[in-house]
Amino acid sequence: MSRLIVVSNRVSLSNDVGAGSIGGLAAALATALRESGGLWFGWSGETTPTFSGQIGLERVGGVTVAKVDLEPQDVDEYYNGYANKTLWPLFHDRIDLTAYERSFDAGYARVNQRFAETLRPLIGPDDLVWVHDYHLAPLARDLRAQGVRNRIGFFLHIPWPAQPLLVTLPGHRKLVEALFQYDLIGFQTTESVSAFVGYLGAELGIAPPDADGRVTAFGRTVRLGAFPIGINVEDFAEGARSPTGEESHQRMRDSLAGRQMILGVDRLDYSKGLEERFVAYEQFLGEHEEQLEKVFLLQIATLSRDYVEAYQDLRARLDAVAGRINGRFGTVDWVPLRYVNSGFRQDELAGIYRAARVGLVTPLRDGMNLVAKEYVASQDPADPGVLILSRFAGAAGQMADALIVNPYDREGMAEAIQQALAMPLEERRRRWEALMRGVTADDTAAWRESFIAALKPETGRRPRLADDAA
Ligand code: ADQ
Repeated sequence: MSRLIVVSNRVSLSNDVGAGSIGGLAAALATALRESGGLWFGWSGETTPTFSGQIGLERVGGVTVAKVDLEPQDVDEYYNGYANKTLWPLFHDRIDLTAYERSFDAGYARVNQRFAETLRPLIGPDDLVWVHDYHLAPLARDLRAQGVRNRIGFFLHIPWPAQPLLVTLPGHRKLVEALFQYDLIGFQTTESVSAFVGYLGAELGIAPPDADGRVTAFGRTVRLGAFPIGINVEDFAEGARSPTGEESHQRMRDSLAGRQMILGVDRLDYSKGLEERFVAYEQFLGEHEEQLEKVFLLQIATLSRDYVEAYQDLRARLDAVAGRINGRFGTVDWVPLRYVNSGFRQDELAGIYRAARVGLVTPLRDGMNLVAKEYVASQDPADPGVLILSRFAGAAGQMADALIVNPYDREGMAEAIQQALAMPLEERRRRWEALMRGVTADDTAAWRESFIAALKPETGRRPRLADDAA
């Protein structure tokens, strides 16, 4: 069996993290790494005045973890800059927020090269290398330059933007050319595959992929496919029933005081549609006097990237809208919008999901959105809640039995909230069962195994290119 090497910006496995709080993605990758005796390489999250390439090795839950420190300038230009101020907004269709600076570009190139040079000696002849996400798009190019001939796959966790948006990035062609040094490029959705293929056609005149997803450009043939990421269903189903999950469920239920809870759980990010969600909830309260004091919205929004101005602005706007809603509708003993910025353990979160009658997942753009799947997996089968899901989340392609909404349509969202709250038990069960079947079939193991199978030479099942090619 080939050894697997996972590379990502940060390694989300650490000995400091207790059981119940390890993320689903980390757990999924850790399983594959344990099985193959592989290793996970990434930035330590620490800085050092001068980059040394010294690797910190650790064993975490049977997995070898290799981390490097970066220089403060690297962090500024590569991570804060090119990754989070250039690629993240651009790939979420926010060209108005996209900051492009040549120094970011240079930092991005420098760190990818440093990663390649540091990782090179750790790669054995038969290893499969699996690179994750937009931070490391050029890594294969830099590894190839170091003489690495192994199979290398890339998985993009966020959407691939449409060609007219992508071409606003100076150096878009360089980015795409670098991707052709991979053997497999995996996207979350067939829509992203199509956007990538659309770019190749419009910008480079390249023919669409063959039936196996193979496309040739820049002198190399790569395979494309959609590999929708899933969750580990048992973690949430069991998490909700675990002592911590039960405790948080009970605590939530006690605090309901007979009211129905609508729940949002997101990183505080402009792609998640939080402001639009608040405004739709305000619309709903304004239209449904009979629901006043009978419901509340709990929005958990963990702070992220608050060194970026766009995130600080969003945070200020959310504070203001939340204050306005509570001022307008609140009573002495009812807070219509509970707004919380803290993080929770996974099993606590499972208990909170289970107590919510409605899961409100309404991003403006999202690669997949795991919260939608976690919400479904945590429900009580006898009395499940209703998922309201944005059509712009990758998950919508697999979760047609949710109430699918357009987050830009305030009144439509308000209507969906009312429909969800009023939905009879029988319909809730029917929709939940269908959703649960999908979440269970397309879980993390299915995602991981299909990607790895497609990466191996000649063994891969044909990857998905379009919805009708499943
Ligand atoms: P994210 O943008 O972070 O991920 P998402 O898929 O929703 O979005 O994952 C968030 C994760 O963080 C979930 O597992 C959730 O449980 C957890 N989380 C959120 N708030 C939390 C809190 N307050 N406390 C504890 N945990 C919390 C990126 C892409 C997505 C893609 C994923 C995986 O943007 O589109 O689905 O990667 O590929």
